[in-house]
Amino acid sequence: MTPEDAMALAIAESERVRGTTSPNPPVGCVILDERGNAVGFGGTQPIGGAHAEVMALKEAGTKAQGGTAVVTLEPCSHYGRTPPCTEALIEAGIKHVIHALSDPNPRAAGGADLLRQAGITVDSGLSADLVSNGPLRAWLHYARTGRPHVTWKYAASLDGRIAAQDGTSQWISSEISRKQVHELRTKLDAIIVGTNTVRKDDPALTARDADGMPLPRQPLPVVVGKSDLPDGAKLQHTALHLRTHDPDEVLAELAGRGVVDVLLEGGPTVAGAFLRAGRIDRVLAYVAPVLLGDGPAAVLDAGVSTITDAVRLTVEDVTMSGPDLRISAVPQI
Ligand code: AOF
Ligand code: ZN
Repeated sequence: MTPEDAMALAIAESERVRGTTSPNPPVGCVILDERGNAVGFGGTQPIGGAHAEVMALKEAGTKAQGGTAVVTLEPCSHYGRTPPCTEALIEAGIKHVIHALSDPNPRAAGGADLLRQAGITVDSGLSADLVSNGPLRAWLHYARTGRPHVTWKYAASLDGRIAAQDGTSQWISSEISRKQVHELRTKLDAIIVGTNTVRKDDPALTARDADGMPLPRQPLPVVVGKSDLPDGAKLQHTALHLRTHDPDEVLAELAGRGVVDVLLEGGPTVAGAFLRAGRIDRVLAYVAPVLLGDGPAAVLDAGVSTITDAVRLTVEDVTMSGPDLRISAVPQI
């Protein structure tokens, strides 16, 4: 197996554990034996549990001797909640380590040098873009800024409206798109909505399968806004209610709770507040081939009063989701 193929499998391992590791990064690792066969796979365990390398080495057992470890992040060098991965790799007799990204966390960094000192060949940078734009994107943002990464997701008509003039909005996007959103919810740490959305839609913000059954992992539901939630609202007893309109207060509170990756689901007032504050890191739009002509827009008061204030985005991906367009875009900086 080539290193690229092994790294693709390591990325798949990290995707498998995504949403279960915060505030630790979802790392993936594959062990190749001396002849280049994949003999161990691992992903980071929930906080306090084993790191990806340790999981993969456990599966490989003695076959790791003389082999290669292919891992999405530089192996850690520190005694944190768990012992250093560098030690585990050295003890297992690994001869070559290939990692995609260096660890930006100063406490854990330096693993590559330690491994080299132990006579192990270390290569860095393989598939770095795939990892930094994929499974480790939110955590890298969190490590760099101290704030959770925010994806603003909305579903709108082709003319950018999220409801008809009378407020009815079920269902603008297709069943396939709604299903995708439920799967996405299980990969994130928290979902934010505003009090207006609670009043209007009474969402549960749970991740459910096609039959409406809850998926195994649920994100933390968060409601922002100063007004009380209506009596009997589904979120009344389940959500964290943050009585503020300041996105930075919301993000600081969530960071303190170990939240790394956030989905902002609206509505337009909250989206506007986050846009004005420059706190939207990615836009995920489901655009349905339907025209409403009137009705509320996806975002209100984004702080744009003239064209030079426009929030310009770079589209990084466009795919079809059933009949809908799914657009992923990031703000230009
Ligand atoms: C790795 N492999 O799978 C992960 C790493 O508190 P600890 O001991 O769990 O260490 C957490 C830090 O280790 C985390 O901030 C990051 O720098 C690194 N994560 N390192 O070698 C892994 N998840
Ligand atoms: Zn480690």
